[in-house]
Amino acid sequence: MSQKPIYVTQPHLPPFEEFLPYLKEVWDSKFLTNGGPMHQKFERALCEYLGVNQIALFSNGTLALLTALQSLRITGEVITTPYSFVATAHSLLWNGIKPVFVDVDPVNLNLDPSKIEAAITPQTTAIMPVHCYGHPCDIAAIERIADTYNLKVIYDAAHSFGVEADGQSVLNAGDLSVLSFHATKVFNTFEGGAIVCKDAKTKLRIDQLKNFGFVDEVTVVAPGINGKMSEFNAALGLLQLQHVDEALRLRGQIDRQYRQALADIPGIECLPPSPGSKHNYSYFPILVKPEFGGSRDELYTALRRENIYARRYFYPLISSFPMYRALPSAAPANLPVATRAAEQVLCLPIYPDLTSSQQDQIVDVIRAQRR
Ligand code: T4K
Repeated sequence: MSQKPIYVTQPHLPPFEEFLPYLKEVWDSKFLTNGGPMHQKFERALCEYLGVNQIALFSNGTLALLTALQSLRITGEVITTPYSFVATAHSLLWNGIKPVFVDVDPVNLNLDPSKIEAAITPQTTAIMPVHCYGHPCDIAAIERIADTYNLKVIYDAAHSFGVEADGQSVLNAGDLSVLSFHATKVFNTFEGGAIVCKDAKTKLRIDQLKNFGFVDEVTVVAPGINGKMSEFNAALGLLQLQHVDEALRLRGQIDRQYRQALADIPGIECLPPSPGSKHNYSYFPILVKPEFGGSRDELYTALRRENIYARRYFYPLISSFPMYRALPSAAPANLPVATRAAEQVLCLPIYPDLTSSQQDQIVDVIRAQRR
């Protein structure tokens, strides 16, 4: 058994001392939240790093999703994927919107554009796709459908920090994109999130909505929420931004080593890298196929016995949770590809500090389970 647990992910933190000057600046300014100097600096730095026009910071990705929908006044039905973290669909329910689940593409496990049109009704107002594991959706196909039916597109880009498709940030696709900076993400501010938008007017509305709906000291225009990022988290973000390129480089190495080491194990399939995209290697999903001889869950358990905590992201499907499963679109017969993926996918540990020998150990356990 391995000595220390190997988790599916682990935050990559710079030396503690590097944080002290940032912390001192916060202390000295006495601005702790509500859009202080760190917050403003971090927004500007992120826009530059990510190649986007406008960004509004949040205390987490879920509140950012919730607010994104409100900022575009989305109502009625929204087409989305069942193959994601539960926060995607929860943001719809919290806004009184009905999620309509559409199946995913068998290759990249993102919302399948060829199935979207059949799910559109007179109540449909938007599409909420997820760039799952940071693999870009078919942005052009989704845009064509949205244009034809006059729908908004809000990307859940929680996994997509730094991802590019066809030479530009995927965060520029659609009307809005939502990021998560949670501790488990490639780029983290402990907790945090953001909405990427195209113009200052939209950002202003988002900023009002995340601050209770205040427009000025005495005017409230909407039942907004408190979604503000604190100065502490913004300071962390500014520090982490100095190190993110190195973290992405190390993740890329781990991804390559897995692909090589797993290539000759029958029944283990790696998700192919998306052509023409710059990836962030945020997750390392494998599909455990029948040829492997044992099930995905047996492999998951065997790894746990060795103190290796791979995760079944995303099992169970969102559509199978009690608050969703009565929806007609949640029927497994409507979602065969997602249903199979939820039974076959296992996300292997990937994070910058994972060593080559730990990776060998993980692959050895997988190889030993093959029957
Ligand atoms: N949309 C999508 C598509 C998402 O994936 C997410 C979040 C959201 C929206 C919502 O964004 P946020 O509101 O979270 O910003 C984790 C995360 O909590 C969640 O952020 C993430 N997606 C989801 C995919 O994974 P859990 O319940 O699996 O996390 P947990 O606590 O089991 O952590 C996994 C492993 O990471 C642990 O075994 C150990 C390690 N870990 C974790 C934490 C928190 C650490 O080493 N250090 C840590 O601080 O949900």
